[in-house]
Amino acid sequence: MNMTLRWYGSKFDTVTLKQIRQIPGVKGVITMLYDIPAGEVWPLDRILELKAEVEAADLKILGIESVNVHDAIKIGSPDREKYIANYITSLENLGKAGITTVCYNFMPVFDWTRTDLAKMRSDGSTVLAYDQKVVDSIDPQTFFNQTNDSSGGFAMPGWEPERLAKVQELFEAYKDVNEDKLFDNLIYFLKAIQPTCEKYDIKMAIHPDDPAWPVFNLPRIITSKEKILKVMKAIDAPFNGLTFCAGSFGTNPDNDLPGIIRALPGRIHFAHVRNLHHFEPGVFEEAAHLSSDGSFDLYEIVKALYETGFDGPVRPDHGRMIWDEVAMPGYGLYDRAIGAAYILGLHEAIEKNATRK
Ligand code: DNO
Repeated sequence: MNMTLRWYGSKFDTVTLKQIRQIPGVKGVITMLYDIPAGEVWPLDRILELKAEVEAADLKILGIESVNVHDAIKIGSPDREKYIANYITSLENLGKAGITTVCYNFMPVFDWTRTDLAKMRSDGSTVLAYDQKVVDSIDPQTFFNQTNDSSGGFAMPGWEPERLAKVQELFEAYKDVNEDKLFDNLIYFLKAIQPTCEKYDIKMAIHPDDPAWPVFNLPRIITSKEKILKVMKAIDAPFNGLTFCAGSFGTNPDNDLPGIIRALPGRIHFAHVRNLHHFEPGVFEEAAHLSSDGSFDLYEIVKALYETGFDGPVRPDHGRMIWDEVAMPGYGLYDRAIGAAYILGLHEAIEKNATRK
């Protein structure tokens, strides 16, 4: 496995490539052209410029998170063809630049959802948290505004203002999209991009829905082992893979996280490893990565990745905000660096234990 850190680019991220380079064991970044709205083409020169910047810092681009999918593709509206064509051009340009792991999601309207971006913990750190009761008590537009207002002025991934300024319109456009239709639209999209992915050996890694249940009655289709296996079987080709995200699948305590990994050998192209602390069904906060700080067994998660031969990029996921750092919620340097070192430590122990006589 190749350890990485997510990086939003020098214009948007408080964390620098130099800092990332100094985290032991981190070989590359997971990045994106953060200023390009979903649906628009990623120009080759911009991709090459980004690649050169990362390589000048002695790192590599080991994956893209995300080339976002336009809502027209998820809704299946007639203009989806234009957006699929644009997506294909972006993939071709990434392929030409030698970047071959692409994370994306198929969540309607909202990407990941949290009800508190800075919940105070007893040690004085702050974390992202979720309480279903809050979601149940407000309308989507108010929810979006509240999230935006509490982000500390940072543009957050998946919460692009230009898209979410139209929350009501989007809800209207999704009114006839149920789970089956969303699933069919995903398969339609994957079939359309398949030849390009195969030509450039691009691995598409769908990100699970976060949380793993419908939010504001919008359908969700990547929420469990059964559901992701259905997508993998519908197009049984290596390009069609998963971003295994412990924090997203793990929002539902019924999901057996190592079991999901073991069910998908060769189809996990990217891994997000982190921990959550569950309080009651539908109420959780993001913990430090350490097993003892949350509800997941990180040792078993890393062991399942190791034993299934996972060799793709892995990244620590959202971190706590600690040591007075000011950064995009979930994406500070310090706690993610601690998370990376911890995951690498687990991996080293598991590997030595498995290979030493
Ligand atoms: C949140 C992230 C998500 C993720 C997308 C992938 O911090 O985990 O925004 O990147 O869902 O497309």
